[in-house]
Amino acid sequence: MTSPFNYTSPTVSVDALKHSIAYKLMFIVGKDPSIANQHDWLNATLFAVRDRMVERWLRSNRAQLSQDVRQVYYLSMEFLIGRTLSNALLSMGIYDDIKQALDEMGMDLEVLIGEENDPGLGNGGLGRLAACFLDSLATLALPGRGYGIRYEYGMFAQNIVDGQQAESPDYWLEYGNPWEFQRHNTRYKVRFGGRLQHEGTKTRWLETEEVVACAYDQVIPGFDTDATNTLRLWGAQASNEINLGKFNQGDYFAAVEDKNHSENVSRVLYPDDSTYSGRELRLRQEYFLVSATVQDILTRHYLTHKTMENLADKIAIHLNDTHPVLSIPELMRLLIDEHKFSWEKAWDTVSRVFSYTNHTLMSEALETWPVDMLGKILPRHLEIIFEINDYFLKHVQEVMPDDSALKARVSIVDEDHGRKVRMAWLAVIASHKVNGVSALHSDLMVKSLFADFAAIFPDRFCNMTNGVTPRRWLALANKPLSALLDDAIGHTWRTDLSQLAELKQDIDYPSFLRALQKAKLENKKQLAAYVGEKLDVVLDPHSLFDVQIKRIHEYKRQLMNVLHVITRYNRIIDEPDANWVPRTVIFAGKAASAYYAAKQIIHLINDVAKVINNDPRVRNKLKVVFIPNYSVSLAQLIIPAADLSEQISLAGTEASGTSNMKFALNGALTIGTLDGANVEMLEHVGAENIFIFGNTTPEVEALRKKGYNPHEYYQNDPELHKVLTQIATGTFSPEDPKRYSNVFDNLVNLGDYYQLLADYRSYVDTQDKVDELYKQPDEWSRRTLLNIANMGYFSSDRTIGEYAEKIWNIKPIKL
Ligand code: 26V
Repeated sequence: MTSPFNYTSPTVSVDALKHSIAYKLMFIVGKDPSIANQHDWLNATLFAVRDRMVERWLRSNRAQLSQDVRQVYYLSMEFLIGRTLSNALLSMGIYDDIKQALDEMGMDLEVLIGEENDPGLGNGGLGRLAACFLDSLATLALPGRGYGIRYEYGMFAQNIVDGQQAESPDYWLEYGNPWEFQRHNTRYKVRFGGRLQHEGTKTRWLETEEVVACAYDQVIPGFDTDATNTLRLWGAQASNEINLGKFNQGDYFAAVEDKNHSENVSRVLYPDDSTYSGRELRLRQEYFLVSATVQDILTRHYLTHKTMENLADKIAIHLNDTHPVLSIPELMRLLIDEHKFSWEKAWDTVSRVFSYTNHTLMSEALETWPVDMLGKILPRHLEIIFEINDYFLKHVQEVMPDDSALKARVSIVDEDHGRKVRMAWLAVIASHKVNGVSALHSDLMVKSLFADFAAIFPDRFCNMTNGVTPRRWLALANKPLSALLDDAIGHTWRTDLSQLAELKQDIDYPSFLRALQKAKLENKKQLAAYVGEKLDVVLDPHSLFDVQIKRIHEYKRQLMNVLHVITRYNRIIDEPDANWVPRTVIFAGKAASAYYAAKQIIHLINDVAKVINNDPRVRNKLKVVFIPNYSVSLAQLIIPAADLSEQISLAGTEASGTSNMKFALNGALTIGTLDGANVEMLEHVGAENIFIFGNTTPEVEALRKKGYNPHEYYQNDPELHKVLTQIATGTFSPEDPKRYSNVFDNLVNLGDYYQLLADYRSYVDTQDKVDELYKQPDEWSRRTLLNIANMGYFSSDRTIGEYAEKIWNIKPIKL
């Protein structure tokens, strides 16, 4: 069997690689091999690998420039790219060669891969999606670039101390970042504050504070192609012009302190994706990204075209959620104030350039900025936003006259809640396309959040169901399964995931099903080894691995999962001799540091785990673990080891989900609600191959409308009653019996906003069906095979192909 990592052997010799690693170690890292530590070797290897990517990068950039094609700029406040070394080796087909080179030098590639930092420059699904998209853009040779912020501190590190989440800062640049190229000459001034001066039609923005944005580039290699793209991240530097006033007054330190202050803008990622905070520093961050990026785009465009007239023909700018929406008034400003466009012409250009993806319907996560704050920090932008609003409201008046309630609802400025600018409204008004991220979400989007806009702009809204890159999420993460697939259907599924459908021909071969089981077991053993080493908890790899890993949010209903775990615990104690399917329930995920309810859930999971794992009555039948510090690299370890994937959000709340796709692709069965992309997964795999339960979106709405009373469920379901009573009375927190009384109250007495109790019975019953199926290993494996075989649609290559054709109008470059 060929190695799944190295099926294309490039023309590079192991000796040459050894030579470059040794060279980099000495001349770039500056270490003698005899005293170099793991990090030094890792960095030397990274530099050696990077050189080989750069050759492709330069060629690719030259091709893009000479072909003068339209390109897309993907603007995102978050990019969760994960570790880069193994992905780079995979893309270039030199995994095994590097492994051998290091081996001959006495180093272990796998160990070095594990030493690489995992840059946590994102919160969750939205940031990871951006990274999958970059991978697909490059692999499809589509001309595109990502733009984001080079936060010095990424997502906080999570420790579990006495069962509770403790946060610590993540200074991911500790050992430097060998992947980045700092562009000392690509710097732009970003201005804040100041005042406006109007002279006739001219507007000047004066007396601003300034920060300099400096570019850091990273190569994004396409898989098995010369095509590469660039991710450009901006880092803040104080401008050279220190505060002369203070300097001249002899206050040298105050002058230098100002410098430090301005560098704060790229210091830290906002680690809360649940509630929008309205903080000034976040607004500054968003403008910092936008201003540097738009200046950079215009500079590049002018260099090649010597005019701005054809801008809309040559560029597309995509807004990943509302976070970069200030690029709309920023482009207006630059075109009008700097490039002498008329307002109408600028607007025409802007509305052909922008497109926007909505990633959530939750009102608490929607961005609005107080008019006062915007006016103070970005006075010119506020003025332009008002002008856009006037222009738009005139249009509304023309097409739907005399509907003043409508006008108040669609006005960018929300007058009812203390004068706020609604960023999603601005995005919709300025974009030529607006998309949701799954069929259900896109449908709800035009029926709820954007209903008024859908009436005004019927052709503007569309759906682009999310996808995941099969390179990282199958080829890299799951070596045993990849090897098996290569044997069965060849290796080209990596760039054409629909080929997985060919696996169906193996469905009746017991030997193939056995091989699938073996691959899964191998992955489970690896995860068990990790958990054993890190948490000192012994996992039985033959038990059913039941996994829920994602941000901790009430709507994702980790708490309902806990209700099931406790139910199972009670049943095992009641009937110790029944034919139990041994289960290991695995959780991971971070809670926003100010999100009390989410932190309580983490605490409860750990308390429940402690009681269950120490109770000899359920030994070998039930185990619960919370794996701390969830990250992209942990996901790569956990997902391939899962038997059961928990996708149990309340119907209508999860926009898409992407881990649901990763799990199924790696041979887990899904237990899930009809929410997000689960709905489409059901369509692709068929109802027999997925465990669907719970109320549908219309049922959820109907229940809410008629007056949902969770207390009824509590009273009428004895098993549920017992579980909730145990939580409320300290069965899992004997040292502090009232610890979870608020959890109980929220569910039983305060309305249970996410309707856990309404779905509990159907969830628990469906879990029983999971057990029944798991007792028939070949039948279980048949269904996992059908899941894998039907995941072709959920490749991000398909998603990006659709964006390219239907939204961005871009075509592959020829290499
Ligand atoms: C919101 C906010 C609000 C305030 C400041 C920081 C911050 C950071 C991120 C967010 C984004 C929330 C939206 C989000 O992450 N949506 C997720 O997007 C995934 C990719 O489309 C999708 O699969 C998930 O279902 C959806 O929850």
